[in-house]
Amino acid sequence: MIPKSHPRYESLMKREKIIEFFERGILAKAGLIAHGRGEAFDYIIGERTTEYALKSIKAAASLLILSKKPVISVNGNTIALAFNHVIELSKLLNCPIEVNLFYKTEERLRAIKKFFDENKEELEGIKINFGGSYIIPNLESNRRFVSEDFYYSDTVLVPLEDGDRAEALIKMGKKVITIDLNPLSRTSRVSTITIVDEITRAMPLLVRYVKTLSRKEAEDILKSYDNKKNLEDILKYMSERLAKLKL
Ligand code: PTJ
Repeated sequence: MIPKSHPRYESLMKREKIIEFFERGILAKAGLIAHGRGEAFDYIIGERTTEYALKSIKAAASLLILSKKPVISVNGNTIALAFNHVIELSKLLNCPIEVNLFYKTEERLRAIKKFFDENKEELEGIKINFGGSYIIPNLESNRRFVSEDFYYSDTVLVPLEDGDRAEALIKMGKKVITIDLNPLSRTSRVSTITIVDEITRAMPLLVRYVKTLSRKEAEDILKSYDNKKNLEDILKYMSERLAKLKL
């Protein structure tokens, strides 16, 4: 057991969750690696929500509030780390959840269905899609098969995404919101709104702003939001922070 007094308690507990969901067959092997990459970027950021991340969280909440048909897409890592907040957000927005896996196997889908079944009370009233026969154009991976809800959505929240699909979704004319600790990833660069923050910190804040922002506030926030500028600001923040750090 990890003692609460351990200086890296939260980070270690997140690792425990990641391992647990890997052992349950929900998280992909590559999900372990992806988590490690995220941790490295989080170290550089200082393991806190920066003012730039907060700006993009508010913009993302605004976009979700103003969207007509939003969808939340989840993969293994998102289910492992942010399941409860995904549910809360889906209920607030009255929007479906799409399970969309990069490393798609029947075993993983079965493990995810079993996990959802164990949590069916929390999921009551939420529409969950496990893909379908609609195809995202310009995409080779397994991720191209989606449900009708996903295909006709106007905005998609796709945390911890791989770049190919984000790009294809933008080409389809969708607004893409991502949560990704790596500001240099292709997903981060092509998305409409990129939240450079750790998913377990970003999701509760996203829920909070979806709950509290008015439509008028949301419109004003979106008018002044510039994703490219925000990403540049984060990169600058990271490099300045590294330059100032002392042992
Ligand atoms: O469950 P699957 O099969 O759909 O696979 C999921 C992964 C994440 C393995 C797959 O989508 C993948 O390979 O993603 P990438 O290309 O590694 O991108 C994941 C991004 O998420 C990386 O840029 C990481 O830095 C970032 N990341 C990892 N953990 C976190 C994170 N961002 C926010 N919070 C995290 N906890």
